[in-house]
Amino acid sequence: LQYNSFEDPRCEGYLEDGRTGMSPSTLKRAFLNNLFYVQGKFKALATPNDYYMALAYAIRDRLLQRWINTAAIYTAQGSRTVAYFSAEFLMGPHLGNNLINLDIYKDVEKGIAEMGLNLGELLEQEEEPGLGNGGLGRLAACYLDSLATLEIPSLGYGIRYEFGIFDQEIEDGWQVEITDKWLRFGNPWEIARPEWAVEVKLGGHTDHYVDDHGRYRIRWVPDQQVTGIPYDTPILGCQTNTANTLRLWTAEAPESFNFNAFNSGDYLGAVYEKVVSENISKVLYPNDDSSQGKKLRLTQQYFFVSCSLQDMIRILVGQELPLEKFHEKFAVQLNDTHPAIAVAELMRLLIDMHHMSWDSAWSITQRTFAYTNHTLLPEALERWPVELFGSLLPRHLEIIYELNDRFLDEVRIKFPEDDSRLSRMSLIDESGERYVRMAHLACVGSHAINGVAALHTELLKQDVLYDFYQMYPGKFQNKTNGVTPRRFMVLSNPALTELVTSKIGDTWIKNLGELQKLEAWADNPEFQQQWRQIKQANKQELAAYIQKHNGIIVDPNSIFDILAKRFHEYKRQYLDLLHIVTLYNRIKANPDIEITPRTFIFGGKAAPGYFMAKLIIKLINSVADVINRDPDVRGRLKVVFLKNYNVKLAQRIYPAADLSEQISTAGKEASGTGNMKFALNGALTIGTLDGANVEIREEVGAENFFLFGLTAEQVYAKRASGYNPMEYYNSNAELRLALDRIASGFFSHGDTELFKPLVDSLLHHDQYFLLADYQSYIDCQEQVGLAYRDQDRWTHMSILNAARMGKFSSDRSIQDYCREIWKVEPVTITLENSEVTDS
Ligand code: NBG
Repeated sequence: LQYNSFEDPRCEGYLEDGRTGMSPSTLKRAFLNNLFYVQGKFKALATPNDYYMALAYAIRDRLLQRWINTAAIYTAQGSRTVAYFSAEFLMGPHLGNNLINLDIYKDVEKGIAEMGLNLGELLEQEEEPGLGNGGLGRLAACYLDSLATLEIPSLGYGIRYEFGIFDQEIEDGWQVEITDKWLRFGNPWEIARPEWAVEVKLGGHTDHYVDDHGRYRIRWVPDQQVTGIPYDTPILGCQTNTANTLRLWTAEAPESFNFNAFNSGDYLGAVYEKVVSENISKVLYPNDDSSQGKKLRLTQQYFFVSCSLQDMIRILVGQELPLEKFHEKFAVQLNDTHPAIAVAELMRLLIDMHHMSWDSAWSITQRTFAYTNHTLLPEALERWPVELFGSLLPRHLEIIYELNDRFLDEVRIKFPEDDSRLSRMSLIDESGERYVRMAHLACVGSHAINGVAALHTELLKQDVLYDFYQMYPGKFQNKTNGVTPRRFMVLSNPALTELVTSKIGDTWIKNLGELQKLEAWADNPEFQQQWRQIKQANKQELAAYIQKHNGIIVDPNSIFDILAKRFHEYKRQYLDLLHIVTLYNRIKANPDIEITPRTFIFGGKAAPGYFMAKLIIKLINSVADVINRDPDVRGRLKVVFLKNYNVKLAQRIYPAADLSEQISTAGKEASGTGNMKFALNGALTIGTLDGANVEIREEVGAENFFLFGLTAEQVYAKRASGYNPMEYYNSNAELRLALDRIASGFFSHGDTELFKPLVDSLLHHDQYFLLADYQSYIDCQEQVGLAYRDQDRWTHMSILNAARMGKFSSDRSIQDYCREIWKVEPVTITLENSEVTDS
């Protein structure tokens, strides 16, 4: 159906105001209607989930008008559109965010209260769509928020995993993974669009043949086919009418699945095939920053990319645009290499399906894609064994070989007689078993390549993508990450939002640079007092949560020293632990020692197969058990591990933090985004010169940042000259005592084997230079403790940290992408019809 075939796409006059109006009374009526007509419940039988659903549907109704108008206007205007391709979107709960962006949070809170209910409790009911592992997926979600807020026509394309990131339980101190059945109670935020289903081929072989016109052609003869069904979720901008779309694909067996098996009477075999098809979108791979080369993972990547590109061609054709204009209609961003197969898939679609010449197809492809790299870790760089790749995507492998031949010719011309360069840059790694290198495919197929923080981009140019930088210096750009202040301040820290707004107005919500005006208040005693009171109240709330979930009583007057992120050796949770054990040892040795009381709070998941990361979680819990029970340290140290760190929990944590731990080995963390969210909420950072910490420190001022540790350059130099961690162990008594305590079984009921792998890995390898940075970290923490004792000084620093976070809004990041990579302009969405019908 074409919108312009209707006189009024919103069918105005037919829609009741009670379903869409924003007044408190219509909202209330809609809520009660939904409870009755959608949930089929009345008050006596209604569960909290029924109330949540009734409210969610009432709010969804209020998004629809914006959503439909947005689609209608983009269609009518044929707007240039950003397609953000990402295997992960870590959206977090929708309801609260939509209330904020619609600017009706307070009204709804009041209306719900008048009905004797509590909005906070209803919000708690929402199962968050955890369709991502960590920073990469959450960045995609922040970017969708900013794209909509900035009124940029855009689509997020990804996978609707039936099971998102696992739920983490802690049993006897160990992480246990539970499947995340997030769709259990239904998902009110999505609308299935089976009418836009697409077919995706897999496996088989290729046929080379001559067509009726005597032209040489290639045909892919797959041995499996799956159907992709799109599910759309509206993404509302803040205080704007724009509602963009997140389109996630579910895999289903085609209607007439495996007719061969049917014909041969193998009915059960055919049904089995159906199950295999549906497995494709079953579960998110729970690895952050590492790649395992599993066939199902490649299938997932190809599946969503093929669905999305076919969908985009459908949109293009629907707008009567020729395929030659694909790159004018769409700018595609590849979020890491997970969707990099799109380069070969677009070539295949243009050449095989739409009979375009190689050269035209290649020119369109390169002008369409841009690639964001998110990691410097070698184990995270995706490569697929050629044989596996060819068995799943035989045609794509041919295309990649052809691309590679042409590409290597280009390299030869630019760098004659340089065979080692050719083998380094080849799309195929032939040093041993042969692999397809996805980062190389992404670099060759894109017109822009970016890192996610200034330091990261520099290191990409110097190291990981050095050859590509020499080959195509003009493709490289930096786009420092950002976070959305809507979710991570307005929604999660309402008290601070109100205080800030009372002083500088509310324009900072869409223009975070305005926070700078707070600097004028940084030394105002009354303002400082209010700032502190809010932090204190937020800490009390987190303390109540801790008491409820961990049974531990913590002191809101102590420093809330928080490390919350995925568990990985390079992120060095273990270094934080060495500090804790050091403080503990000091108190045990000298019970009267003065130590600023601290509560150490950890949160984060470990990849299920990552032994060391899981052992560190166990060690944290073991140390917590001993310290929290030891009367000698009472009132001074507490250690808490909060289970199941996710977006919901993050929203509770950031507002309550005094100290943000950003302590990765320099040169390892591409950017970090938690670092920005903590600082925005007034936490001070203790950190290394890594990722975006460098820029955060530049913005807030060196005097407002606790810096320690080696620089990336020093780390490289040390590694090159032969690093020996044992030297540090031998020469540092406190370090030795801390490690010996862990090794001695002190924290493991006398078991000296349990933590041996952790201690040994530090003493003999210490890949991430914990021992090299230990003393610097301990000294810096001492400064933190002293600074906290001067509350006026601390508050001054805290205010300045928040006030200087303007650069780290995802709005700024998105504006940079729009201007420097995507070349796309905002499109204003009105709620009147006139614009919709003019086409
Ligand atoms: C992560 C980096 C983080 C960065 C996010 C978002 C991957 C592969 N990379 O440092 O480790 O903040 O991406 O860019 O998950």
